[in-house]
Amino acid sequence: MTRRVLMAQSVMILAACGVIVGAVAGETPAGRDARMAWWRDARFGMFVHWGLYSGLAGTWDGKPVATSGGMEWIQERVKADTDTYAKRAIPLFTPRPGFAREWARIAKDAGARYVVFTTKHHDGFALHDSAVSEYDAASVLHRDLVKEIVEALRAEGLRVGFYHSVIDWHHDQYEYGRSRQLPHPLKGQPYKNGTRDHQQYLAYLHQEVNELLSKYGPVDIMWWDYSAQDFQGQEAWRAFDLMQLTRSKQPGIIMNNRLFRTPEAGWKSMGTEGYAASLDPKYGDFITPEQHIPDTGMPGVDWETCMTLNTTWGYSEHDHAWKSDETLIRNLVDIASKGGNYLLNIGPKGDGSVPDESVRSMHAIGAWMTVNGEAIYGTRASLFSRLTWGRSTTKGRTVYLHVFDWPADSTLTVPGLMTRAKAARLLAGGVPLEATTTAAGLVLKLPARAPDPIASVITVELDGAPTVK
Ligand code: JFZ
Repeated sequence: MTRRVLMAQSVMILAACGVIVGAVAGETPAGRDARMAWWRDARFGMFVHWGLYSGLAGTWDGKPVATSGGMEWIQERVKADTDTYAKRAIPLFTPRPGFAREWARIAKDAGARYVVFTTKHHDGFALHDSAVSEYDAASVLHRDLVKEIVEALRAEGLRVGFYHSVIDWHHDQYEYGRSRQLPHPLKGQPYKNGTRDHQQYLAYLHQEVNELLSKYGPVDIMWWDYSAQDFQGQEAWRAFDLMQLTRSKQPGIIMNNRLFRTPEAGWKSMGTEGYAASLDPKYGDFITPEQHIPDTGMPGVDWETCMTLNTTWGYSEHDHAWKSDETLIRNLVDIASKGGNYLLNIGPKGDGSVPDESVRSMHAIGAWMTVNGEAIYGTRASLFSRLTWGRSTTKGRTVYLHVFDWPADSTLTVPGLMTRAKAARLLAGGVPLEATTTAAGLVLKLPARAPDPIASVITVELDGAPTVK
């Protein structure tokens, strides 16, 4: 009996007794590293929140629902049932030809290596052609928007990620009464037909996921959203079955941790900062801080901070709180220096067009990445706990210094770096720099002016394995 058969049998037995359900059966740490490698090297992805809510643009009854906060939640904010919401939103959801190609170009131009987009958000509207729902793009628009988007992303060589909400404000068997913590527009209202059978909703959820993972070729990321402490995992979503279905259809796929809301799954509380720096691979491959950058790295834990360009994920015509290029680029550097990924969001309008401010911000990041990308892609976390003048990333014996505050005296000290520098230079233009190893660390002589006011990168090739005291 060959080793392979033995392995397969032991995996079946283990799976049967539910030992390794969520994780990739029989996957070794090396196997996991190989599966995660492209994602860890990518460091930067683009998030896209787009759906029926995008046409409403944060407006209801002609009035702004709010000027800040997630307008993809507008149905819940105005407590509208799904029929009322759909009647208002569908006429304003009019994807223009080629919208997806524009998204792909923006992502590519920004230096993003992957794109995660909403195949279904909490409102329950499916952007793909679903055989189990009339609340989908095929029935409403006679288009398969997931197909259009996936093809556009692949054409630009971008990896593909599916955001998929397990929360559903449309399906009439979704038992919203079973969670105090999860949102629903009909919260507190009795079920219209008296009872609901959540298992029927779960069958529908698993079928739609099966369609998404069977009809559109290779899918690189599954970005589930989201669970509460009082309603999560196998009880709420048959989560382990969903992960097994997903891994059986897409063996190389990478999944986040939002089918669960327990400490071992990387959560310590509700709220966007409720994440914990630990993750058992049984519950997912990476943790997901939201709108927040951890103070320190989380050695041994894969993590990805998702963030908006203003304060909303879905498009709002009332939200102008756009982050500056400095904030966005320094966030990317800060996150990479702590060993994490940055998933930066755009919220296209009802016709799929992208707000000018978002295009401009993504382009500015792209301009910086064109010059400095090697100090981000394929790097690992900083060797230094704290640097007063900026951040650092590492790639083997090369240390990248990202200088935010250029020293007035043109002298930069890398505290505690004891390894001699074989060569040091400005990444932009390659100007060599004088480097001296002292008791305080490595001291670099810099030109008077910073090459980049936001973050100037210095490359230091060390003459041996990095030693930091
Ligand atoms: C969720 C979504 O609700 C939101 O619309 C967006 O898609 C974002 C990326 O993810 O946001 C959350 C998730 C969890 C909490 C709040 C907002 N929480 O735990 O309170």
